[in-house]
Amino acid sequence: MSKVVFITGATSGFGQASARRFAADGWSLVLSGRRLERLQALQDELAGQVPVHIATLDVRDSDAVQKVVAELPEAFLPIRTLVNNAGLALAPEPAQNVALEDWHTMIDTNIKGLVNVTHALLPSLLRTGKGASIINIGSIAGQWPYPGSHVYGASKAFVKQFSYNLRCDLQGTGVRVTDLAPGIAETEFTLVRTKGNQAASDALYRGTTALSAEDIAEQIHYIASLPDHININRVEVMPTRQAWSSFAIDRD
Ligand code: NDP
Ligand code: 8X3
Repeated sequence: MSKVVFITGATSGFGQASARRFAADGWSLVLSGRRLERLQALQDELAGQVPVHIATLDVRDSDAVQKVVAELPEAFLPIRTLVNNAGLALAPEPAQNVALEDWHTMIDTNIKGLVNVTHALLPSLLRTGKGASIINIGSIAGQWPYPGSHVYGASKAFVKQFSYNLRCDLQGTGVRVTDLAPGIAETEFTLVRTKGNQAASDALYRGTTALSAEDIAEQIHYIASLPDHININRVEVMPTRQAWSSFAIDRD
C-alpha cells in the first residue's frame, strides 16, 4: 500500500515543492490550501504519477479541518506523514506600528491552525504508528530574535516547543515529531509578508542565494523517509550566505 502524506499550504512554496518531491517517490498525496485553482493545477500535474486528493482548507477554521479529515477517502488512510506547513508572516515593521489584526492572523494561522490540523490527524497518525511523522515547519525566527519578527517569531517558537512536547506525549506510539526551521527561502513568503509588494520581495532576495522551496522539500522528504527508529527533533537550515548579526546598541 502506498504511503500517504498530508500537506497543508500545498498551493505555493515549500508545500507545493514537497507535493512534487513526495510524488516523485511514489507517495499518495493529500493536498490542502485555500486556493482551489492552484490545488487543481497541482492535482492535474501529479495525478498521472500518484493518487492525489485535494481539499480546500483554511487551517484557522477548526470545523473545516475536522470535516476535511472526516471526509478523507479510504484510499488515503491512514496518514503516514503530516507536513504542517501552512503559515505566514505579516507586518515586517516595529511591533508598536503593527495592527492587532495582523498579530491575530499570525497566531490564528501559525499556532491555532497548526494545532487544529495536528489534533484532527493524530488518530490517523496513531493508526499508522511506527513510521508515522509530524513535520512542523518552524523557522529560524522561532529561535533567534530580529526586528520586525514580533509575533511571527513568537509563533514559530511555539511550533518548536509544541513539537518537543508532542514528542514526549507520543513516546511509545511510534509517531515521530520534527521541528524543521528554515532560514531565508525564496517563495511567496515575502510577497505575503509585505501584502503584495513585489519590489520589496525582489529586493530581499536580490544579490544573495536564498534557500529554494525545493531545498526544503528535500529536507521534508528526507525526514519522512528515515528508518522508523530515527526521530530528528529539530533541524535548522540556513543558506550559506545567511548568518547571525551583532547585538544592537542604542547610543546617545
Ligand atoms: P508561501 O507564501 O509560498 O506559502 C505559504 C502556504 O501557506 C501557501 O500554500 C498558503 O496557501 C498557505 N496558507 C497560508 N495561510 C493559510 C491558511 N489560513 N490556511 C491554509 N493554508 C494557508 O510561503 P512558504 O512556502 O515560504 O511558507 C511555508 C511555511 O514555511 C510557513 O509556515 C512559513 O512561516 C515557513 N517558513 C518560510 C520561510 C521563508 O523564508 N520562505 C523560512 C522559514 C519558515 P493558500 O494561500 O492557498 O491558503
Ligand atoms: C522566515 C525566515 O529569516 O525571514 O521564517 O525569519 S526569516
